[in-house]
Amino acid sequence: MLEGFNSQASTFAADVDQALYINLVFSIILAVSVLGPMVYFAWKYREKNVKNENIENFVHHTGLEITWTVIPTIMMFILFYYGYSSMKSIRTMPDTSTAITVQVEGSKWKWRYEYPANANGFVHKVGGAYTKAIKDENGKVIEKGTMGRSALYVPVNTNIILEMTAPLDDVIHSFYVPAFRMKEDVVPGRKTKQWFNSADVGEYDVECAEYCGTDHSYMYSRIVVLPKAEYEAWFNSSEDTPKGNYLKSGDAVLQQHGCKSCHAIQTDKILVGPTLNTRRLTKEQVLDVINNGQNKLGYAMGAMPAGLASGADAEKIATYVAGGLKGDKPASFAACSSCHGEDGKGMFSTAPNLVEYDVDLLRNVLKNGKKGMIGTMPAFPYVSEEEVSAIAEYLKSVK
Ligand code: HEC
Ligand code: HEC
Ligand SMILES: [Cu+2]
Repeated sequence: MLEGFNSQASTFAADVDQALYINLVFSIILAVSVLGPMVYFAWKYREKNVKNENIENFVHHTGLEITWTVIPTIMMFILFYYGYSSMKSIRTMPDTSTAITVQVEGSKWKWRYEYPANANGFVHKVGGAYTKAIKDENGKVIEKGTMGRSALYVPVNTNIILEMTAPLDDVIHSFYVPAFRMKEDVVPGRKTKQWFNSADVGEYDVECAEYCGTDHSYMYSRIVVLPKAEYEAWFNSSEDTPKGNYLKSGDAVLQQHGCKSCHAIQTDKILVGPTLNTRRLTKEQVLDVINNGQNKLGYAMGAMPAGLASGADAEKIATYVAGGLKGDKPASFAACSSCHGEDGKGMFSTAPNLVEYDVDLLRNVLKNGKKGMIGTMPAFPYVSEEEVSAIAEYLKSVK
């Protein structure tokens, strides 16, 4: 459900609505003035009402022609005026010296915000993947959402400029705030801008309006307009959000970064990426790496060459690795253990752990991304070391 149309929470919202209503009314008038006579004349001069000898050929009616040229032209210019003037106020960025400029990044499937450094040099980075509360028809909350912590916090009565972009390997998004009547595309590798100024303290939904892929419609965020003093107090602190710090548990971190929209955690199910805990690798993945080699994760050993095993040996090894290295070890695994270790755990992290998602594997995948036989995992360069450890611990604990 789109929320926000019932409030006009930005300075230009009323102008946009006015332009829309004038547009609507004029469109109705123009449509009726063309379609009305058309239907009427078609009916009036239907075949059996007209005799051949009565048919005449009119060439001109100056009065009529002037009327139907001048009146619609004036109406169109009125439309143009209101459309242009409200567009102008939306598209003219305010003076940057009095505005707060926030960097916005949209990526699959979350919004992130980065503020300028505060007086102590601390840079607030907020946002992440969050879910809306689910309510029944009476507005009673059935399932609590997690949105509200990860929001864009701004002071009331202040010009805010959003400089928006998306990572190069991502897709187009569209930053849409119904209550502010603002919407603009967010394009990989390009910078687009929007601005707003809200006189109403409150919380407003942000949505992605680029409805062309799986989860844009779930890319929610929120703009929280705060009293100035409250905003200043938070901005000059190093608290994550004015509502306190983010939860630091691995589960919360996975939620916040949107990992869960692509990875199931406890059920053995491939969403966009592999399950992150029931199994480390499938047999097909292992065979794929044995056949093609791999060089994208940045381990100290460097690349893994292709063709270290083949035929029945490769099959046996792949079954053994996919099974979590349990049961009888095939003799041919010797071709692997020199780098991955007898226990497959990667020997002091110089090669990937084939048994579990350890800190090093997570760090390398998040840093470099991973394009494999399942799909493409985007890089998450901003996930902190602390968060990586929390994820690894969590994945171990829910096994
Ligand atoms: C020369 C050292 C070396 C040997 C021998 C070796 N590997 Fe690797 N392996 C690596 C390295 C290094 C990587 C990570 C490459 C990268 O950065 O993408 C890797 C990656 C992998 C991956 C992918 C892990 C992932 O998470 O994507 C699998 C699966 C794998 N190896 C299985 C095997 C098997 C099975 C064998 C035996 C046939 C084997 N390796 C032999 C060094 C080796
Ligand atoms: C847009 C979807 C998407 C998001 C979001 C995403 N991943 Fe992935 N991830 C993938 C895909 C697809 C792969 C499989 C790549 C391949 O084919 O090997 C993958 C692979 C991985 C792997 C390697 C697993 C393996 O066995 O190859 C790890 C670890 C991982 N993701 C962790 C994460 C974490 C942690 C997050 C959140 C910070 C995350 N992913 C967010 C899509 C995603
Ligand atoms: Cu989107």
